Amino acid sequence: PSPRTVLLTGAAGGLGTLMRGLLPGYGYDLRLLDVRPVDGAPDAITADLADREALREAVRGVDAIVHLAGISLESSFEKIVKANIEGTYHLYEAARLEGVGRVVFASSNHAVGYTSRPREGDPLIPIDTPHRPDTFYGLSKCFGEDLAQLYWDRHGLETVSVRIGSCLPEPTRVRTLSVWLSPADCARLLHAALTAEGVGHTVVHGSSANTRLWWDLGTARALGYEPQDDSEPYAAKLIAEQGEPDPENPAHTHLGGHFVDDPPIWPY
Ligand code: NAI
Ligand code: 15L
Repeated sequence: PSPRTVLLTGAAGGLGTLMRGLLPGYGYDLRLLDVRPVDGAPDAITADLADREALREAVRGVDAIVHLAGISLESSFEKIVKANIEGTYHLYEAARLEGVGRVVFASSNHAVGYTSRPREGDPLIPIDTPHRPDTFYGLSKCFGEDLAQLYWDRHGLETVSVRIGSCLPEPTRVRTLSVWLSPADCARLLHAALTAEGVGHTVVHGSSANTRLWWDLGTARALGYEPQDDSEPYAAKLIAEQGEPDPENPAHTHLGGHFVDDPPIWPY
């Protein structure tokens, strides 16, 4: 497919802001949506993922959706359910009812955050590693991936679920060296996910070609993604400032990093 008009949800967020700068360079005509106003974009749709009517209207006539909106860190179970679980369901229903053919879903490494990180000599983590969410947030990404699978199997609505590592202009932590996705590579990956033929529901890892990479990029490359960046040039400075990861520290033993060790926000 060669989608032109693409709805970008979460357009006011960190990743949304980076991608609305880069995706038009691939020829996309973006329609923007967020619950907050989007800086410098007076035409953006201001709507909550809870608003089914607004979502129907927002997706009408688009060729594809890049779904970034939602809570992007751990929060209370109730808030995660509303924004990420119910909200993603409402968006898929709108897409189904309006006949949109493809979604690119911003999943996260935190869907598998309790997976042990590979040590030297270990194989890279495969994409079919079992779900091991490290938070309610990660659990909502597991749900999103399964929802995408259901909508493919039952309705023929295609999705690429991208388990994003950390998409930032530069790596900020020693852990980020392994999971970094440069903004330019993120745009490359989204473009591949929007245009590859016959994706059904495909799950991919989202990171750059990092020297210290933890996971396998095979399914992403199979879509045509060719990462151009590597975090290694940032390694010496970050390690000098923060030290080598301490293997005794739980924040360094799992893919999810500090998420596995943060005080959880349990409902009591
Ligand atoms: P962000 O928190 O900066 O942006 C999320 C945006 O979604 C915000 O602008 C917010 O207003 C909007 N939003 C939240 N609830 C909403 C609702 N109910 N209705 C409509 N809009 C709503 O997060 P960021 O970093 O831009 O991440 C974007 C997506 O990518 C998120 O789904 C996040 O979970 C995922 N992701 C991001 C990673 C990263 O490195 N930035 C890593 C892994 C996943
Ligand atoms: C995520 O899923 C978050 O949305 C993002 O803010 C980062 O914390 C990232 O994971 C990460 O693991 O570094």
